Amino acid sequence: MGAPRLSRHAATRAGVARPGFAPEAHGAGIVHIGAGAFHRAHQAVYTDDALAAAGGDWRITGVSLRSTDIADALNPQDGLYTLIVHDPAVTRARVVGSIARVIAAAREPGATLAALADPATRIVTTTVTEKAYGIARGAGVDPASPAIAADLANPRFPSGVIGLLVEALRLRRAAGDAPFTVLCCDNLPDNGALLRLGVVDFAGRLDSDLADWIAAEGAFPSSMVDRITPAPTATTLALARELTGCEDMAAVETEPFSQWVIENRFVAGRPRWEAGGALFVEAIAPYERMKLRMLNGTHSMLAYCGYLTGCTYVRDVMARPDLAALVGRHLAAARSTLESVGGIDLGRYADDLRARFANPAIAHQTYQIAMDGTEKLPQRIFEPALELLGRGAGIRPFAFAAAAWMRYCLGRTDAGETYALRDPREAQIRRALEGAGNAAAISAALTALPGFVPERLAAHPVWRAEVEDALGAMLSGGMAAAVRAEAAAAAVL
Ligand code: CS2
Repeated sequence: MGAPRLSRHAATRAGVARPGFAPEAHGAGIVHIGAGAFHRAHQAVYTDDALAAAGGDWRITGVSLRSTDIADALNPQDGLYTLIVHDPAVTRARVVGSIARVIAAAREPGATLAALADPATRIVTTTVTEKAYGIARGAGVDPASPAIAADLANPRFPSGVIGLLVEALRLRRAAGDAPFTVLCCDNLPDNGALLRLGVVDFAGRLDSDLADWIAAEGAFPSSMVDRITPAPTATTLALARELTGCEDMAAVETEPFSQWVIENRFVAGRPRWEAGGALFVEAIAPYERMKLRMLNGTHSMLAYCGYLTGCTYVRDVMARPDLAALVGRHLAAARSTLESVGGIDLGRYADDLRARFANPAIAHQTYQIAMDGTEKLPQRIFEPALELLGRGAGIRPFAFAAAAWMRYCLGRTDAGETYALRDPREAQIRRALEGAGNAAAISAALTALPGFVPERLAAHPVWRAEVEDALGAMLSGGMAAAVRAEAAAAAVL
C-alpha cells in the first residue's frame, strides 16, 4: 500500500514533530501573498512557533498569485507540510500547521479580496520576489509595469500585489474597518517604505482620500528575512515520504540558520514571533544592508561565476578553491561598507556565511540565484560600490561581480551552450547587446539600461575601467581562466 497523504488525520513517523497547538482551534489573522517555498521555510515556521508558544488567531491564509500548484498541494493536506532541515550532520523533519489554506488567486480572485478585506485579517505579509511589485524605486509605482497598468485600468478586479492591497484597503475603509499592517518579506532595501510608497502612490492615482487614509492609518514595517531555501524538487518529496511516512506535495528543504529582523510597527497586533527567534528593532537598515550586501551580493557574484564555470550548486562553488577565495574577497569587501550591526559580530557572520554556502546537504542551484539580476544588482552590488568610490576605496570585487553578470547576460557558456536569463528585462537586454562585440561595448550597453546603474557610478572612470577590465578577461580567456586569474591576483593583495 502507498503512503497516506499528509493531513491532520494521517499519522507521521515517531520522531517527526507535529504542531505544538491544535491548528483547527485557531482562526486566521494573516494573509500571506506569495505562498512559495521561502514562505513555508520562514514566516510560516515563525508563526507556527508563535502559535505554539502564545496561541492567538494568527493562522495564515496563503495566496498564490499565479500558480495553482501550491493550493492544490496544501489544501488537501489541511495546510500541513513537512519542513526538512539539513544540518550538515543530521536531517530533521517537522510538520508545520500555521497555514490554514491557500487561495489560488488566478482561479478564485474574489476569495483573495474577501480574505484581505475580512476584518479578522490584521497583517498581510508578502514574498512575491523583487520584480513582482511593479515599484519604481524611490518614486512610487511604475505605471508601465504590466501588473500596475492592468490594475490601474481595472482597480476593482486587481491581480497584482499592489492593486490587491489597495482595493482591499478601499473595501475596509468603506466598511468602516481599520487597515491591516503590511509586512514586506522580500530582499529589497527599506522594503516597508518602498512598498508603502508604492501603495500610497497607486491609491493616490485613484482616490486621494484613500491614499491619505492609508498613509495616516496604515503601517508598513520593514523586515529582513534570511533562510537559504532551494526550490523543492522530486527529491524533496521523496525525502519527506521517507522521513514522515506520508505523501507530502508541499514539503520544503532548508538550512538550520534562520533570521527575521522586523521593525516594530504594527497597527493591529501581531503574533509572538519572538518565540521562533524573530528580533524586533527600531532601526532595521543596518541589518538589511548587512544581509543584502554580504549574503545576497556574494550570492549573486558566485551564482554568475559558478554557473558559467559548470557549478550547478552553491556548494560546488565552495568546493573550488579559486571561487571560494573570491567569495571570501567579496564578503570582506561588502563588510568594509558596513557600520556595526547591533548584536552581530560581522567576522563571525562572514565565517557562518561561508559554512552555510558550503552546506553539503543543501542543493541550491546557481541558476536559481542568477535569475532577475536587474532587480538584484542595484542594492547588492551598485550601492556598496558607490559608497566605496565616495571614500576613495577600491571597488574591484564589485566591478568583478558586475562584469560576471554582464558575461552571464550574453546567454551562452564558453562551451557554446545557451540558456534563458530569466530576467524581467531579458528582451531589453538582448536588444541592448545587439552588435556589442567587445567588453567596452557590452559594458556600455548594459550600463545604459534605464534606471539600473546609478548615474554617478556609471559615469565614474574607475568603475568603468574596472568593469571593462574584468569583463575583457572573461571574454578573452574564458570564465574559468578569468576566475583563476582574479583569485590569484586577489591573493597577492
Ligand atoms: C538569493 C536569495 O536567489 C537569490 O537571489 O540570494 O534568495 C537568498 O538565498 C536568500 O535571501 C537567503 O535568505
